[in-house]
Amino acid sequence: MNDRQKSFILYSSTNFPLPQGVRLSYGTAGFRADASILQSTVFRVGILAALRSLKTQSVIGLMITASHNKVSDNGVKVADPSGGMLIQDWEPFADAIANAATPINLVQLIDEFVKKENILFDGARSAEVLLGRDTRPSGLFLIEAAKQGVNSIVGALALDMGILTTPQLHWMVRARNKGMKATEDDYYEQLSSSFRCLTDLIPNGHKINEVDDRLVVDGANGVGAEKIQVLMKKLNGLLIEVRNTGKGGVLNEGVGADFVQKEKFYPQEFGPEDVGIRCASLDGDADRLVYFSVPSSDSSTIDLVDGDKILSLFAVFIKEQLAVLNTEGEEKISDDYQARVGVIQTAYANGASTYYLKQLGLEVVFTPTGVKYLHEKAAQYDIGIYFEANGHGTILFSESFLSWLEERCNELSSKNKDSEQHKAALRLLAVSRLINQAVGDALSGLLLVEAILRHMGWSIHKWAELYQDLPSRQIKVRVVDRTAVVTTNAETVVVKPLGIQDAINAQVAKYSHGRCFIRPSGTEDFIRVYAEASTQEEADSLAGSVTKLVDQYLGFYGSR
Ligand code: G16
Repeated sequence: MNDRQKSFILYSSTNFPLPQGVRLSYGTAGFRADASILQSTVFRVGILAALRSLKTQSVIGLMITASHNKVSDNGVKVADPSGGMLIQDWEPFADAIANAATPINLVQLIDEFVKKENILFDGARSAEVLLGRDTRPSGLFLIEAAKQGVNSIVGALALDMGILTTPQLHWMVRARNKGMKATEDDYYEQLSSSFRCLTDLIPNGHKINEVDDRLVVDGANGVGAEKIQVLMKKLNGLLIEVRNTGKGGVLNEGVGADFVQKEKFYPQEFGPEDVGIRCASLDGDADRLVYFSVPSSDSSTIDLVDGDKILSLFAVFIKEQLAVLNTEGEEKISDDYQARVGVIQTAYANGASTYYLKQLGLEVVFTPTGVKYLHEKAAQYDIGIYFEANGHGTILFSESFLSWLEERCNELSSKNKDSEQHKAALRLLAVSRLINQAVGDALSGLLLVEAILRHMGWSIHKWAELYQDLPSRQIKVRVVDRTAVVTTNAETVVVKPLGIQDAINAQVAKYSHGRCFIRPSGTEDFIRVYAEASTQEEADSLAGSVTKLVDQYLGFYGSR
């Protein structure tokens, strides 16, 4: 970096001092904390995003959101050129600059990193960063900090895309770098046209009115509530009633996918009058989706259809279409392509879902929590389907599979447009356009669920019966220092503190079909405890006894 660039950063960073005692880390999904302490972090991530753009000579994204966290929190994360999460190699640099104590330290760290990464500032190169934010009020001042961070790199351009869902920003980054049309309207157009394509291909006899047509969506009082209404206007034949639109309610408070999935209660504005209706819930930035129904009017519990069941529905549909495509018949093509299909889950996946997916003959692999890990794994398959139980996931199609599929589709079309094989190829192509290839997206996921339910002629109840979830319980425990917990084996085994894993194992052994793990959250200041067992009482009791262990080993009052 030349002196002019250094003094630019030095000068602008004096406006964003690091608050005393703040130490942040680029966690499961970027930096997250109380919004009041985040300005310096966001400014510095703006610098990082501009450098990433210079390095890759591509458009980069920067999103201001804390997704499912409470409204007073906020956060910042970076979308890489593919539209996916920031490359993990850059996370230590993100941590280092976020915690640099003074502007001079900051400039030194950046200078060293620029040299190490051989990032060129030669005037001919420019950087472009797309900025987005969710509906949190603090997003307004944080986006300004991001702009100043980007602008402190000479030749870098910050483009404020306004209020967006997180997946919309990721989608735009990907589209821009692929040379595709990339406005918000283009996003709606791609989703709605591929949804129409899928519904036009619904087999005779499975018409829309065969399933209960009413869909009610909980918008979590967040950005998804507004965006889904825009999308809906472009769709024929899909009527969605949206509740928790932000008028009157608080973001993520008693509403949203995280609440519904963890608490297994219906969200605010839902109630006994909704018995039997197909309901869906988005989270605060619309990157998660779960479905639910209210089984009876005399309790506030729900029948949850979580990310595992969304994954299973997608897997069943894709498997079915691949089987039709590969059917031997008069349209048999010589160069059959055996698509490698992989399913990616985390330790939170309900054991019954994993069993079901394996019974379908699918390859199931596990990664630690965090879309960045699941996405990376899914990208290794021709078709990689990943979902976290919390409703965050998508389907990735490899470029080589898609080009084969397009070729095959053209070939089938020229032989017999009405053949089942041709329709299966068209459906798979439409899925690849509908489902967000950059990151999990509640809006595109919801349209795919709706299209598949119509294709199958299934109600939400029929879908929920694919398999019976094992009873489970999740608990959040506040401890002195959550970073004291270190895990391995896709977060199923605790390595530190010593002794706690043996104590957990001893508890698990007391329950039939018992399973339990603990891990530090990467987005909130908690240890998460997950337990599964044969009955709800047993799952609750196992989670309760392991919570006591967490408190004993790590808590404020424990016997450390
Ligand atoms: C983020 C990540 C998800 C992760 C979730 C909870 O979701 O993108 O992959 O499952 O946090 O993570 P943790 O248990 O580490 O707090 P979101 O929707 O908040 O962006």
